[in-house]
Amino acid sequence: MNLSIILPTYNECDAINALISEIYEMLEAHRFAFEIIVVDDNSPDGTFIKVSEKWKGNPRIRPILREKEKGLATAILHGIRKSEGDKVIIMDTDFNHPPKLIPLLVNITDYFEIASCSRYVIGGGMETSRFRFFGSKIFNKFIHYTLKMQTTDNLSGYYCFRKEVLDGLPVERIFFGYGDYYIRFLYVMQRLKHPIIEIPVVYKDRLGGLSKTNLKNEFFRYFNTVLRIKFGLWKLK
Ligand SMILES: Nc1nc2c(ncn2[C@@H]2O[C@H](COP(=O)(O)OP(=O)(O)O)[C@@H](O)[C@H]2O)c(=O)[nH]1
Ligand SMILES: [Mg+2]
Repeated sequence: MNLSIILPTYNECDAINALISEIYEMLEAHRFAFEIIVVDDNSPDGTFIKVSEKWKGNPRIRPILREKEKGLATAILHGIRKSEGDKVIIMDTDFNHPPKLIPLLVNITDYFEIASCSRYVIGGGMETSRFRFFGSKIFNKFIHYTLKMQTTDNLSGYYCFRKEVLDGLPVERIFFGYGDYYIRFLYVMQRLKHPIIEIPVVYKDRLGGLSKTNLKNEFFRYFNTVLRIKFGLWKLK
């Protein structure tokens, strides 16, 4: 298997099947070996049932229901563990992250171990919220100066990597919490000197449903994450 696309969902019934269809048609046209794994945390809106019914009998679409555990980062880790691809793509399931970048992400990870989409390189941006665009930009500068990270968008969450980069790592130490996991992921990858390329992304409006990001809570969580890394209160091992 070449590629596993992992789609974490919580109340995404409006967009998820349209997103899967778009990805499916795009990759199938290229005769690419892929699977799409949906990790749903028992969404009250019935996301899991909608996906299961629509794609029943299609072995490429693998819906997974987590009945007890909740949380974005552990859902992603769960998907990674269940995946069979050599490469993995993680993305939002609401069309914030445009699926048309998938072929580029897959191709470019032949040359770089990790390809991370960035709103802050030339050609990147955000059609959704100017407040979030500039707030995130300033926070990324803070990350850059505090942790000496070279990546310009450490809160992206749209990326592709060769699964082997996680071999032998205590991945539970990275994949917990919410978007803060991505700061830890990129920090570890940069410290381990894995080649990372950033490619421009323009975030689109979400299709239906509501954002799960509570900006105030996440700001404090991300701030705390950066300081913990900086002062050695969080270590990989
Ligand atoms: N499985 C799972 N997915 C989640 C959880 N929280 C958020 N997500 C998914 O993570 C992605 C990012 O969340 P989203 O609401 O789009 O955040 P935003 O893009 O920052 O507004 C979406 O695909 C959500 O459905 C969770 O607790 N469990
Ligand atoms: Mg989103």
